[in-house]
Amino acid sequence: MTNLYEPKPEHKFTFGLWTVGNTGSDPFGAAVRNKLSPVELVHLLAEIGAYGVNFHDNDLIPFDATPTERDQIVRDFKRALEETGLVVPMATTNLFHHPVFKDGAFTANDPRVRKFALQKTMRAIDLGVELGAKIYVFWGGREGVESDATKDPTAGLRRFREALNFLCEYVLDQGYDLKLALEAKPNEPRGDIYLPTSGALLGFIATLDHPEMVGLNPEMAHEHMAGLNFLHAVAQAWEAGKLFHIDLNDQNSVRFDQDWRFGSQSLKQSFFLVKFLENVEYSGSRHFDAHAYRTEDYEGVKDFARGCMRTYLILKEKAEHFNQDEEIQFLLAKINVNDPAMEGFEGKFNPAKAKALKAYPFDVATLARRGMQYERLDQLTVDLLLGVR
Ligand code: GCO
Ligand code: MN
Ligand code: MN
Repeated sequence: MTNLYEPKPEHKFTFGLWTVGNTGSDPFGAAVRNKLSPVELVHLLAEIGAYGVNFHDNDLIPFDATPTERDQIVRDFKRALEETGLVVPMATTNLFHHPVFKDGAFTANDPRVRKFALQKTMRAIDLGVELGAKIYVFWGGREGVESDATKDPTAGLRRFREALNFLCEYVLDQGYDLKLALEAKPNEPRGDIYLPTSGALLGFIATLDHPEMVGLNPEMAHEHMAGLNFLHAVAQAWEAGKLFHIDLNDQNSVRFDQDWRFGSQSLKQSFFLVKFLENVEYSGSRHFDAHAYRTEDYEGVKDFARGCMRTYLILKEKAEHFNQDEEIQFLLAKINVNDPAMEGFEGKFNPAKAKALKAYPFDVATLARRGMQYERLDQLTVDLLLGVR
């Protein structure tokens, strides 16, 4: 490996305890790796050069830990962070694993479950903030249904909104420097999860009491599960000022959530994504929400994690080549043709502009005949990605 692709803190590469700590169990098979402690996982991440570590409350503190046990675990974890220099940019709540959340957390039909979810989240926010988190993620894995006979979807939305409004006020009341980032997923583990895409979440955020505190944590595999273009979701979030965090991974098209190593499958989409993040100078974490194949031992887990970062850095270098490639840039300039006659029609409406535009004699036949050279441009991109350019 060349030094060029060596991860550095400024790259802001982060992993969840649940990602490198994934033991490989799935609905069909048992764990294939022994469970490592949070402290061991912090050291593993330090060894491979990660910048930060994120966690669900229960990745760190078991669901039934006593307050004394909690305090000891937090002390040990803090010491591991100090020893390694790793930081905790993001934290989140596990509102999906325990059977109590089988019908959802904030959207469950039972009000006691909904309030328990709020209690658990307030405590988890306290924990995240104590460890330095500035972003708090909400992934509503159980917030949905198998059958719409069971829940009024508008009630689901109202309950989710009420919970987020409550939690924003909690954050403000505590004086925490914390932003909330919502993560969409179309399905799995529920048959249908409410607010299934990043676009749906953006619409929903606008209905909250504190929309300025709430943004997105889009995940590549989740948009691909919905058959969507992840870059477009990310661009919309960015353009709306809502790209608070990002979950990078990969998967084999429209399937179950495979959570593969970043860039392992959709190289071209991954390239355009990295190019976008770097071009707009996105400054948040590059979080890999993925895990190693079930075939791997912990050496393989390190290979997986190193691979995520290495591929990101290679694609970043390719993006710089794309930006500097004279032929590519020439074609882009040509495509984005500049006609001074159109300048007067740009921008906002005014009646005179509309009148002039209505009367303008466009040469539609010539416009329609114009070849765009997109085949050439795309092939140049492919050549560049395949390393022959
Ligand atoms: C998934 C999700 C989760 C969340 C995590 C943090 O499909 O399991 O992507 O991994 O990202 O719970 O919110
Ligand atoms: Mn996922
Ligand atoms: Mn995720």
